[in-house]
Amino acid sequence: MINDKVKEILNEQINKEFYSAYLYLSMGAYFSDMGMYGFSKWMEIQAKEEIDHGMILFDYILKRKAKVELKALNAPDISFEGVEDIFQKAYEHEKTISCSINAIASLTEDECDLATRNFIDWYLKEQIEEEDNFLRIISKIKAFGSDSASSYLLDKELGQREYNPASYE
Ligand code: OFO
Repeated sequence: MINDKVKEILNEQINKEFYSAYLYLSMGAYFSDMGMYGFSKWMEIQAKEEIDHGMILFDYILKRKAKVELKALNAPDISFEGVEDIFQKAYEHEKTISCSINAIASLTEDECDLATRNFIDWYLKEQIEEEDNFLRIISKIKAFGSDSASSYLLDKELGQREYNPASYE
């Protein structure tokens, strides 16, 4: 059994994960509009992974016999200023997600809910990967520039990404 405070923060996190999916879909649509289909595919896969993150929380709440309470999603940004702006915004977003995962870890310790504290370790590790993925792309953009030749090559590279469903196990 998880208490109301833990249930509430986990439900909020489901909303944040689904909002992340919305945001990355919005970024993917922007790239697609620009004819940058590799970037677009990368963002769509990122969005699918965010839905997986939300569903792992969803399944956990149900398994602990608590109530899933889905909340309304905010609309994501739809206007961006090019490739670097998008990846910078995505990285900033991931940092806010890392803060909210840290807040869940702290709360579960305060509430002596060590099972949920253990569960949330997966997200703490995942956030290291998530921040690193975006930072690496930003580093490449900074190193090689965002002119059309460099963007073309990066678009080809990012278009190779394959979707692997995020798994808690
Ligand atoms: Fe992008 O991260 Fe989910 O948790």
